[in-house]
Amino acid sequence: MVARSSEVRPSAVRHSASPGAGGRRRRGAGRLAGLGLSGVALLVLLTGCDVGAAFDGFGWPQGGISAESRRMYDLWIASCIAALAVGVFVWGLIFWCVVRYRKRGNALPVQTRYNMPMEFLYTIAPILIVSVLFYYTAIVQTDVDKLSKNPDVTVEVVAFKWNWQFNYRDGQGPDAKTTASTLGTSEVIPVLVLPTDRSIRFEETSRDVIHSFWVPELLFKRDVMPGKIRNVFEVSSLEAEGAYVGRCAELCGSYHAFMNFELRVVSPEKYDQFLAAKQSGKSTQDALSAIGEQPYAVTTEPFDTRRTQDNFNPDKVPARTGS
Ligand SMILES: [Cu+2]
Repeated sequence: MVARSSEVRPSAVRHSASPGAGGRRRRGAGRLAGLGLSGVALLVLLTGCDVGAAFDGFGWPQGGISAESRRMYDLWIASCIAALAVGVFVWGLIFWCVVRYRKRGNALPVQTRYNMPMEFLYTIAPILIVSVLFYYTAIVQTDVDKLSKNPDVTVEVVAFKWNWQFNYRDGQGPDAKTTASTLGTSEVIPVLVLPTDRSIRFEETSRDVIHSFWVPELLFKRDVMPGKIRNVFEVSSLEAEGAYVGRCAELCGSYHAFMNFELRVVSPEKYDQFLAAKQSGKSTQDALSAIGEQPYAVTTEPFDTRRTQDNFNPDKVPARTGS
């Protein structure tokens, strides 16, 4: 019995249950109107000024300050909208099936196994969706990783346990010369001064272990490797002046969490003056004061261990005796 009912041809059942020609036309018009409305809603969503902002970036951090950060943000928002559209469609189908085919008796519902068009559709549709996502991801990734031949500014980022040195270079690669340098210490947070509206190349190298150069507002971080590896990336422009905290994003040792620096983005004119002052021998703090900027970091503070002879060794145990 079961086998026989599962062989019921869908078309035959559909035919017997189908409404008249007028009903079909009305339903067709309704479907068309629904499709049109969905299309308009999707268009409004996709062309909206900042759909992501209304949903808190769908989990992606906002407030990027580079052209690259905006591209990555846009890719994320578009992917979320595509995923939501597929989700709404699938949820709709599920709820429609639950209501339309709820149990009415003991008879089995229409069986649609081996429905080739349907099986073809649900094999091809996911492949198409993944292909489109892959295509746009590859484009954005290539764009973000792109290196130019002659960036306007090249800065060498040197990481070490547990601080940073920033070397302003006269060219690219390990053979270029350093024309000015900023070195962080336990008492002074290193401030990396860079201009807006210029392309900037970061060339990273480490003196000891793997660190990671991260300015949250770039929405991008890259490992800093020891040895001969120079990890390189570029931003085509920084778009907002200001002070931004920078961090090490790789667990590199005891004081990893305190390995902070500050990125200070200034106008190209101020940057030129800053660099000239540095090259003439001024300290970073004096050069910053000379261009009317705060001389010390304003987004983070030097690491304070709060360890004194008393609280570190309250029992005053002599060295090497243990306790
Ligand atoms: Cu580190």
